[in-house]
Amino acid sequence: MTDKNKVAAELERARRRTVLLTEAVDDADLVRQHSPIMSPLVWDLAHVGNQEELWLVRDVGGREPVRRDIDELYDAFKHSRRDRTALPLLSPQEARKYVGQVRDKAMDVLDRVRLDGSRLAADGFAFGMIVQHEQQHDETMLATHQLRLGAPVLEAPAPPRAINKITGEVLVPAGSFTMGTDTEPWALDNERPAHAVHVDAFYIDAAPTTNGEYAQFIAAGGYDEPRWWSERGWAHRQEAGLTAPQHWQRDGDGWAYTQFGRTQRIIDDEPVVHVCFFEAQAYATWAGKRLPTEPEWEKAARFDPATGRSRRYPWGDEPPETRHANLGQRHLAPAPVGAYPDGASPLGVHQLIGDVWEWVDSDFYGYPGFSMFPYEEYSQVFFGGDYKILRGGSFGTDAAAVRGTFRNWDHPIRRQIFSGFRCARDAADV
Ligand code: AVJ
Ligand code: FE
Repeated sequence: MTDKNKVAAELERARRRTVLLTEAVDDADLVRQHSPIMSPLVWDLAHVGNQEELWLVRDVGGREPVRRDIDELYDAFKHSRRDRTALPLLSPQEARKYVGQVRDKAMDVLDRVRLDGSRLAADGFAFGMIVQHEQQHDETMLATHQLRLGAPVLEAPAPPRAINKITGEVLVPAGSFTMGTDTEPWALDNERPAHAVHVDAFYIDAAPTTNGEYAQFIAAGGYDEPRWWSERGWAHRQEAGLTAPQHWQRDGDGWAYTQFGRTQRIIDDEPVVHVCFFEAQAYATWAGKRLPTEPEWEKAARFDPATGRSRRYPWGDEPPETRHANLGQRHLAPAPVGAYPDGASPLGVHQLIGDVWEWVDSDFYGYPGFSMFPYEEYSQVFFGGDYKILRGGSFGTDAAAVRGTFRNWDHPIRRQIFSGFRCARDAADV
């Protein structure tokens, strides 16, 4: 039986983060378009409340709407992100009031509802979905913060230092493993059902690709050599004028990087972040490797060779603790490689969860036996679109919104998200 106090605490934790991200700037900044590919922060704020109202207040609770007139404004499919500032949106003050009223009703619903009464309420799923939704938008808002210009407004301690030096690659033996889940209570529809997948033997890097390694690719002329890039990747590199990860600038003979308004030299052993799929793929080709496929990534993250079963997380079945992974915006940067030995997988693959989302070379489809739940617009409408999968979460992903089975996706040209990668290669002769 799901503990209602825990559900309430998760809702409150998500809200504290939303408040932090939206109180950090003034009202003029909240309604501003910081990038054509992002919503104004005030849209994310009210959208979070509107989804909570649709699912928890109206659907699970069967209550009267808090507001029945604004659904269309906050429907992500009705207006593109670049058009949202022009809409008659709720003002910051109205948005805060709205999300507060919705939350009061949602908490009342949680108090009274039976968590075994319907499929939506079972195990608190609808509440978990809304917690994850708010945390996902918090990460999106954090990405908007990274794009906004001006003095720094967010503070956090530096990530932990490396404890071990992690280099090289890990051999993952050939064989079948269980991908996806039937048992994870808050797993979303695209993570289901659990199914056996055969994976040939492969090598995967023990750690994500670092800034120092990526800088070597740049220094070797990687951005000027079409042979490292896919045809589409090269066309994009040319058209977009890519020469380095987003937010990098030349600094003497090296590189500097602007993070949340602060510019400093790149840290060589930190995972590279803000690269698109095509850049990740070009680096891997240059390095004589390739990106892992999605099943390879999940096998490296979850497969326990001692028992043959798939774990919830690389380190085991226990939810993430501070010592396992760099999650939840506790730090405003990826941690250096070697900072989380306690989070390694049984085969010795490090930092799969947290730090940077990892691009994998797989398109977004439903697993065999996929069944949409509870709405088509979460996953299904994106299947077969121009998306590549990302795995593992970033320093900006909350623990509630990532696990060994969690699937993220974005267009292969996108790099405003906290995206990095690690390399893999075939081990056909093993
Ligand atoms: C799963 C991160 C791709 O942000 O577009 C938020 C999550 N879905 N609101 C996104 C989501 C609906 C989604 N991603
Ligand atoms: Fe949303």
